[in-house]
Amino acid sequence: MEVMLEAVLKTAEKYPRSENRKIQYGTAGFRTRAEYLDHVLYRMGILAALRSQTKKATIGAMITASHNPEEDNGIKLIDPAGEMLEASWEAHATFLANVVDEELPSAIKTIVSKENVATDVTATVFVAMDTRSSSQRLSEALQCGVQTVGGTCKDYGLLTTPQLHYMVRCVNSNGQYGVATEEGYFQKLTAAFCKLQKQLVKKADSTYKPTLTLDAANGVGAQKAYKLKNYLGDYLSVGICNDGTSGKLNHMCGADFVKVQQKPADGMTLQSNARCASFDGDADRIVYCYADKDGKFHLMDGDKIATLVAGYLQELVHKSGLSLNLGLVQTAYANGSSTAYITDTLKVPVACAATGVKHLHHRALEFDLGVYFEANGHGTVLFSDNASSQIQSAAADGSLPDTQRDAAAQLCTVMDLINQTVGDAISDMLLVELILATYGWEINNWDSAYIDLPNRQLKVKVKDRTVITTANAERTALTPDGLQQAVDDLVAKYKNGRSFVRPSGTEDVVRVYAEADTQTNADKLAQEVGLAVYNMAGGIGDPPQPQ
Ligand code: 16G
Ligand code: ZN
Repeated sequence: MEVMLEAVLKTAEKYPRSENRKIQYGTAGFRTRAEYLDHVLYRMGILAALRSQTKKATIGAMITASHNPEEDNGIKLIDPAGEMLEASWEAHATFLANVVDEELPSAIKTIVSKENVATDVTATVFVAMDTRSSSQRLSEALQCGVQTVGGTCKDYGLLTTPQLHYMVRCVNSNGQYGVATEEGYFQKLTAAFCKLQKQLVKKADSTYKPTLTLDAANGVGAQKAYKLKNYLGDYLSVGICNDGTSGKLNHMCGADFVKVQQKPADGMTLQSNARCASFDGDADRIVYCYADKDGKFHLMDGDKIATLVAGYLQELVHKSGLSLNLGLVQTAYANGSSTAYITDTLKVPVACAATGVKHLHHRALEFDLGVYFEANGHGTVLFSDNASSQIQSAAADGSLPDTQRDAAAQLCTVMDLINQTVGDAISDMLLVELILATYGWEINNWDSAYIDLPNRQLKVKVKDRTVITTANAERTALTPDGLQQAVDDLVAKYKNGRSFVRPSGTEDVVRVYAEADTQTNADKLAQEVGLAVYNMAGGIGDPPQPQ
């Protein structure tokens, strides 16, 4: 141990913490300007190795800043079952990233003793990165950290974030979940997709067309989508735009841009009722959009995808005769119309979780079939062990009526189509396409399930955003005193009004969300709530202006 700590200190000279800049493991890992991250990545290599030793399993380290600009970068650590790093270790990550160089050995010792790390176990870390120009350099820093403490790395080079989550799950399940290679990933997903497509009974009145335009955010998703195309046969034709050959990563394109700006990405020409999908920079989010016959833009966000998926799965569960509880997890950002549709029309139970994939993921584990989606397009479906074994037995049970057995067999294949580790734009895209093909739907049929309530999001700058604390899955502000009452009073003035405020987990701002019966009212409500935040929570700079 002492020898190892000396080596740590020696190597740290290559990755010095030169500036006293505090950095925090946020909602989805560290994320900031790439030039501040070398020492952080080196240290996260060390932490990933310690985590691997503690769990006696392979850990993942993904170098990406998702939908942030090209100049940023970051890291997301992945736990053994392919889920995000356990919350208690986020504190270790923040601690290790911020100590001065000389204290690095003692910081490591603290973590080793707190977590009882088995330092004699050989650590294994799977590493991958997105297409940012800084990613290779930061990957080397990370791998150096792993190796300095005696761990070994497997470097996958360029992968989407969900692909790396998948690899980690595969290797730790001894191959039961799949083969931990990119080839294995594509084969598993697309074999399921093609099998289900083949079984489809084409409806005479089907309006589904198997063509799709993809905005790949000029990111790693583009290269992977080109690979994916080789596996899809005639079942789906994908035209790829913003593939990184000329445009800049996430600039005027990608899922976040389309969702926030509510307009198509640059370089996309929307044809009437033709489907367009947008990935984000590391392809763990997807949203769809289209123009109707009058040329009006429509966004199909995570809520629309969630309702489509939940409705489809509920039908299959029902047909299979299995008694499995299916539920949908959303966040406070879910459009009120989507929640009403799911509850009143689909009659699927809905749970609300705090923002951030890990919160939704954990809540979804409480259902047999847990569908979770953030409105921003990040989501997946989790099948509990109980659900998968019941589905598998029913699919093989010759005594069941054909309709029940067929539905169970279909569910079985759908499980293979879904990347259950984390939201996966590629897997979600195939799932949406499969469902639309099954129903024989064009995108406007899907859209017509419910109409979104007009909504608005604002950011408010305050001196210290931690003065705002929330409860009730971020729907209630506990502090500062009186803020929630002020929000309630403002909301009460508007028909279908709803609003909440929360400190961002990724930016130094307070976020405001508002929805109401008209866009003008949603805009007004957001601005009024923004002003209340500004006045009561220490606003700085200009107060929120009318839209
Ligand atoms: C991160 C989260 C995302 C969340 C967003 C909220 C993951 C993988 N990503 O991007 O789920 O919606 O943060 O950002 O957890 P905010 O706290 O700045 O609003
Ligand atoms: Zn992302």
